[in-house]
Amino acid sequence: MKHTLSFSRIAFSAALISTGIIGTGFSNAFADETIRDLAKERHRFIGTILNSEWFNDDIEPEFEEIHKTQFNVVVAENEMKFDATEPNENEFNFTKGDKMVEYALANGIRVRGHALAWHSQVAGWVSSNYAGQKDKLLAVLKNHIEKVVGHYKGQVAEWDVVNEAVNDDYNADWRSTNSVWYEGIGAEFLDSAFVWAHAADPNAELCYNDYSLEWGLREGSKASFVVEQVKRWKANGIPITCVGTQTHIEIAHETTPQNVRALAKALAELDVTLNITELDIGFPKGSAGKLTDADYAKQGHLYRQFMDVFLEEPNMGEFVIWGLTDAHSWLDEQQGKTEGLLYDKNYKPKPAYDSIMVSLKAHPASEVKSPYPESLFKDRMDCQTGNCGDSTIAIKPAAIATHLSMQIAGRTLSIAGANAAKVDVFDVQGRPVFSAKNVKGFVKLQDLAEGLYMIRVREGSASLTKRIAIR
Ligand code: 9MR
Repeated sequence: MKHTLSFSRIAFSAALISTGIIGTGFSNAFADETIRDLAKERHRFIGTILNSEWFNDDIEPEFEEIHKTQFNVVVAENEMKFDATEPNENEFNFTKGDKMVEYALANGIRVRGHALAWHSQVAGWVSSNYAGQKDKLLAVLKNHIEKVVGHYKGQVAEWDVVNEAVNDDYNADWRSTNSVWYEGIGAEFLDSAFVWAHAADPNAELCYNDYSLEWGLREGSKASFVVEQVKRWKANGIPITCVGTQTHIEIAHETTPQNVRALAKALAELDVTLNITELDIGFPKGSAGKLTDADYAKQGHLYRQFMDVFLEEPNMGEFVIWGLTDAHSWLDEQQGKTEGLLYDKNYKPKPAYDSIMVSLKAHPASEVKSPYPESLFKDRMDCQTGNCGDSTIAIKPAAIATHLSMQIAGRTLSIAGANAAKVDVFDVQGRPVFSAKNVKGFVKLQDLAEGLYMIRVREGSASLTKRIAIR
């Protein structure tokens, strides 16, 4: 059934736009529910980064409010990287990382650690003091991993142990230039990094993370190369538990969701989880200011396809977007791309947000498998220490409490708690199929064909959305 629900060619958001429910400026059709609630019910983690501006207390208040309300996994944009955590040899700075972990614990959010062994953002002293000296570099990397993973033991649930170690050639191989680790140590730096990370925190999940893995499993591709390495690591007892596909894509990259599905299936055979770790779906920078409703709908459609794949593949665990708002995004700053995230520059949810919600709702919790133990999602306990108090409840007021309730019996929809409700019914592809105003008590839905629908009942600021079956 899941597959019938997910073949939609039309994003929910597209339908809302075409009917004028969402116009310029966007509006959120799911004001009473959050991504976080639906992710938790499905025993999955959906999240986004804390931008560097958050760490520097230089970000709008909406950022944190939305972040902790909508998401249940977090990663630091730059603050856990080598140059941030060990700026001078054996002098560690955990101030910013600690700030994130405290925030995450207080709000019941899982933490990803990014990244331990990467060729980029390595502190300058590593190359200047030790370039090409294998024994020294091994000692430096070992010490770094032991200290950083050791410091966050039990608090960081998962590490990107190695990041971007594969080159960009058509015939993929290890990145052999501009990498102090590979050039000085050779490919064994990867194996060693996993072993040291595991020794420092045996309970942490350990990932290999890279970009362009969404380009498919053809011979010579990065994805195929990584799958081969994972096979080797597993055969040799190297403690890898997950692969991260960064997935920085563009609006034109329509085949990528199904490539991610194929990668998930290949990794499932190796008992390894696949996480989407840095998703963004950008438009070319030149299109800024000229984007149409149809463009945003297309973006929503792609986001939805990724979410469908994520929910349908049982060995996918985390879905992380590389940014929350278009106001703060590496796409504009560094990529010549723009507007790739779920919230616009004014913190308004875009159609992509609704598309993600629709995908979540089209995949009921009973049908979504999770690679994680149920205990991770118990109340008061989606934080690792169990010391989250009632924070998961405390943040809920942002989601409007509603006195409305509804029930379907045959083709009669009964509504309690409303005097003049507006009822909208959408099919699972998000197309509006029925609408009625001023409903009190009940409304008959006799013209609907058998099938699954999304019903939304609204009165004033109260709103309730449910998925129903008409038989
Ligand atoms: O978003 C990060 C940006 O602020 C940094 O300047 C940049 C430096 O490399 O890194 C960005 O994050 C990258 C992530 O750490 C690894 N994958 C690619 C991300 C986007 O460049």
